[in-house]
Amino acid sequence: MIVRLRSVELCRYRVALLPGTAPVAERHGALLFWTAEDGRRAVSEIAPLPGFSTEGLDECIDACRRFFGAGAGRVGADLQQAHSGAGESEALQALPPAARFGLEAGWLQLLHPPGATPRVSSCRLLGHEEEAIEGPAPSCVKVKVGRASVAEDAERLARILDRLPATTRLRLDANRSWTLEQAARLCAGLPTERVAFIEEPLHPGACYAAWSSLTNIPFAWDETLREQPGIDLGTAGLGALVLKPMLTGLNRTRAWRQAAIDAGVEVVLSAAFESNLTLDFYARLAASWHLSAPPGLDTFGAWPEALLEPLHSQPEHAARPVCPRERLTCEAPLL
Ligand code: OSB
Ligand code: MG
Repeated sequence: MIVRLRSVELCRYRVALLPGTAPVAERHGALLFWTAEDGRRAVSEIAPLPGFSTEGLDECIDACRRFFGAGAGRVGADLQQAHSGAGESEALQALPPAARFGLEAGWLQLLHPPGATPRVSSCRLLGHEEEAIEGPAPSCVKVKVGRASVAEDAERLARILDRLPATTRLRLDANRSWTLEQAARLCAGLPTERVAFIEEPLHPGACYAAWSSLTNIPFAWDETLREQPGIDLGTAGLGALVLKPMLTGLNRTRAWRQAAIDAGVEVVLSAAFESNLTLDFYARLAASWHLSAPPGLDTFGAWPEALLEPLHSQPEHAARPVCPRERLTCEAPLL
């Protein structure tokens, strides 16, 4: 089946996030509105996250304009080649990750028009200062750690665990805050069976070879995968890869998923504070990729509104006002 592109329109959004719930106060992004010659439509998003992405939104949009300058035929051929696993063209490789994500996600949805969005049971996200969990106990809770002292984190984790049933498992994310010694000290005070993994415990560039001799709690890689894509997935103690398509690109995320499966490591699909549209896309992806670990899509707690339609995949976040297309800032079309 061949998809021929008719037009790709681009509109920007700017949304003030709820205070203290995300690494940025305001989220900036762009929505791409795709129309094929046969009338099919899709919407995709470009939203690099400052502090985690190396590129900015303007840079992504400029790069997309250059990419589309080659014409609908060339763009379609490059995206189809990458989608089919035949490799990325030089032009596609040159795009920053969030731009690649927006193009690849749009193309995928034109090729395979999405069916109903399934419900997902996301891992509940708790920020550095948070410990209260309202409502029924979730089966998975991700706690940000590493900003306070090891002793203070240990006390907060003990209180959090105390209030949760023994069936709830924690993920801790230290965002590369600790030395091996500090990590070992924190792990020593934790009930091993209640912690699924610790994400990015060690300082940037640290060696993980000694990890499994210090604790039975597995570690997970997130930032490290983007900085050292050649790193050894056979490293002892590696329990999971945390994959963020907006920071990696969609086709490269798909390749990481396969590499994780081959290495016997769990895959956690995780969001970077994108809009409801991309969170629902991730929910469909998690289902079609048969991911069994709860995905990290609880980031919508930071959003005061949804774009274009309500969030379908997480009913607990569905009751938000909806911002219609008329309130976005539309620019010259990409195509
Ligand atoms: O450190 O994992 C992170 C979101 C944006 C940027 C970085 C991170 C995150 C998340 C997403 O934590 C939520 C999750 O993974 O459960
Ligand atoms: Mg992380």
